[in-house]
Amino acid sequence: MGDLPGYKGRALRFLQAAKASIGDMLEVRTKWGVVTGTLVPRYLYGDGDHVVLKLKSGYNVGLGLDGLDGAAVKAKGEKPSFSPPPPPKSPERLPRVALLGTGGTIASRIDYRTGAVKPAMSESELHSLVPELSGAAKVEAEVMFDILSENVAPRHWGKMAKRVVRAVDEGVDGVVITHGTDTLGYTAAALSFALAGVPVPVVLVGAQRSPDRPSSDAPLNLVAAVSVAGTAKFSGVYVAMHLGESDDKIAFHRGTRVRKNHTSRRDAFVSVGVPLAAVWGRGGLEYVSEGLPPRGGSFSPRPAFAPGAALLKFYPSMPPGAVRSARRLGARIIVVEGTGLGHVSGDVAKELGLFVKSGGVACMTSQCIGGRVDLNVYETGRDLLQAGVVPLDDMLAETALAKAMWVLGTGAKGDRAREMMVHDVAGETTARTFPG
Ligand code: DAS
Repeated sequence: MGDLPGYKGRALRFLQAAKASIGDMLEVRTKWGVVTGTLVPRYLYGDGDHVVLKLKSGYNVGLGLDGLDGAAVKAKGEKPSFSPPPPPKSPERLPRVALLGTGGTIASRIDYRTGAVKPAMSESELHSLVPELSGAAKVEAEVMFDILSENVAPRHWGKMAKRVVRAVDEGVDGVVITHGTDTLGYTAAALSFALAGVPVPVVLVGAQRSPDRPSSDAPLNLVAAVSVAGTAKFSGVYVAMHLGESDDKIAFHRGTRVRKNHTSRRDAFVSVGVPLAAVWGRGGLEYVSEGLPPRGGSFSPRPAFAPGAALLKFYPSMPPGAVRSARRLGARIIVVEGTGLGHVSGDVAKELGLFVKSGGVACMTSQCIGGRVDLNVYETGRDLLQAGVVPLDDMLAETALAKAMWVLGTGAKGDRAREMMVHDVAGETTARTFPG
């Protein structure tokens, strides 16, 4: 009797009685007639009251034990297995693109053991699953780490930045980083600061659906990211994700002006306050924004990050102690996501003033996302200016947090850190609001 992963209790005994194994073609006698299909594994947390068959149609059906009279093995089956085909060879003339994996849905698959999506795919597997990549570039794939992006930290940003510098030194034409979508915006911002002036395109790409599902956005996102990284005439750090729900166009967003605005849609990412950097269609780049930095030139990367920054989203009745806790936890820069034009309650404003007096740097962004902070309009804002809080114009809060950790990574503190937070490095603030 083969092993029956995921089956337990009554369902396990039912299948053992039929001497069934995963992959066998079974005839199951039910109250409603005979159901024929291939026995598939159950996920770890499934109950012990169902047997799951894959029907000829390809759909899976769960049969409740209460309605079953028995089963017989119609034909012994092969245990399902997957081994990726070798990546196809790329013709010599194609550009060289480093494909660096960090994990996330794009490099995951459904784990039938648990039923969950788990990081499980090497970059070369990804490469062989999307053979079109070999028509776009000579891809040099490497898994740097394999984590869901909610677990990405500044130390990972530093590793990614240093690995991109090495790839640029080795003469690649572009870099693609596969990454989870949850914190993709934070990492894109962080790398925009660390790699300011990078002479090639560095494209971060994720997916909202794992590549082993028919509706996955991973293949098209990857092909677009690799094509643009290898051939675009512009340089800099970008995020590549679906432009709309249909599978035809990929949007490229500037690394410091992008955020994930939907939990599950494939076009979850938007550019805030600026036009898209570029749009790619199946025939290649269809639109490129003006003013993107050209390829080439030398750059002096600053790939270090330090964790001593905190992001506080102000909310009604927020206790001023939240500021003190951030300081006790080691924050030397606090980015506040204030309401409206950049406001907090009076007692939180006072606490921010004490934090600044103690040598900390307090910066203000807005929960409105669109528009820009202005601390001169209301008395609350004026009190904050008096307290030494620094308005960050229309910088996104997540971008400001990544920038704060990068500023601290350069060793700056106090006034120097304050100046660096305000000085534009990678398009994180805009001179005028784009009506987008
Ligand atoms: N948990 C999500 C992440 O890794 C999965 C994804 O969307 O990639 O960001």
